[in-house]
Amino acid sequence: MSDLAEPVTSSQSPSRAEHAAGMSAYRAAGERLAAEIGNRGPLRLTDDGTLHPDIQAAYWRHGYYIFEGVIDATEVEALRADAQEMLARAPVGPDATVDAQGRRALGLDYARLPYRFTKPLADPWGGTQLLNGRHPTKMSQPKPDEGAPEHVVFLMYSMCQSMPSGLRLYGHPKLLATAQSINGPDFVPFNDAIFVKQPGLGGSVAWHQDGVTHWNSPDWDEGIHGFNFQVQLYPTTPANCLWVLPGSHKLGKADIKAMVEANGGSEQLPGAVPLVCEAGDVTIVNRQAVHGSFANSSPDLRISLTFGFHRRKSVLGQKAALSIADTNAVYDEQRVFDRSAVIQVAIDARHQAFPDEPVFSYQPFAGLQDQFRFTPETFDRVIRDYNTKDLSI
Ligand SMILES: O=C(O)CCC(=O)C(=O)O
Repeated sequence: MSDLAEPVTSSQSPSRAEHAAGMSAYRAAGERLAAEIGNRGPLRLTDDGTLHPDIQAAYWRHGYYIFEGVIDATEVEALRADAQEMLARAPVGPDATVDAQGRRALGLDYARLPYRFTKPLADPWGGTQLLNGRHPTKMSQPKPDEGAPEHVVFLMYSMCQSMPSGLRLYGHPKLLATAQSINGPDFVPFNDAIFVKQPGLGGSVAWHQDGVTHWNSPDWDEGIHGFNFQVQLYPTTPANCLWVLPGSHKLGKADIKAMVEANGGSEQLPGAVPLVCEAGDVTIVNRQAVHGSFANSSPDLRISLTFGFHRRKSVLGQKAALSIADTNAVYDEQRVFDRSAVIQVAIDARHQAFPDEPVFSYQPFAGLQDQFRFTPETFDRVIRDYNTKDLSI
């Protein structure tokens, strides 16, 4: 089953330029609100390696935070090169097997194909039942400019397998310390996906909340569905970035359809803020926050390496959801251990590349580090097709 729909634009659709112009007042209002809230700055840890309490409080208050300048320019360069290489090796369309240079495309031998396509400027999820129906309304789908390709790459999976720099990023000590501070020392992974918003072509992600499992759990709280990081490889703008409704992670399941209806049917929901970043900034967004992104009618590329973490107890014993719901898997101890092992191998891959950097100590693998060093053997045992063991809730 594909987890993306094939949307069609109608003759009513705005042109790309009309869409861009129609967003400008909304963008300016969002930027003003974002500046008032603040919620951004360096990723500060206390002496014992915990995310600074002020930042934790700000995250829990608003449901997001922007960590500035976490990834240095050299590492951003390596991530860009690997992400661009992955993009260049994508099949030319959803059913193709060769890339734009006629080479065999990357990932045809993976257990899960690593690319998802959409039509230019389209919304492949909004108003569909895909991904547990969590995108109830459709974004505006502008008409792309003349000569646009029929399909564009929208998502790339498998960054820890396909991008050596992506695996090293997954072991980043400050990001893992943040995961530990928010989700506890036994925190576990969720999944990863690279959102690609190509200039003038990138699709939208309709307003949604990520989590689908715990809305009616007796122990529901504002952190039960974990969070996602996004590592930005290029500067982002209000036109191409992710938008968040501050505080919405605290309010339970939102009625997004009613919110859009109450807004006269417009997707320009009031009170939302754009997460505008520089390259190397990292956002953290609570998976219960209402968030989304608009069709990229701007001239600027966005590539966001997105990966999340959960509390262990939110995941253990739960059923597979979202893009892996059809596997009917249940997340037992073994599954959680196997997927979490990617973190430990990533920590060692990073340590081999940056031996002078502090090494994060991942509690579930204390004493097991030697079995999970980064080697060709662990690449085969732990990393290859690791995303078939994702822990989506
Ligand atoms: O980056 C985007 O445009 C969408 C990201 C998103 O929806 C998510 O991380 O859940």
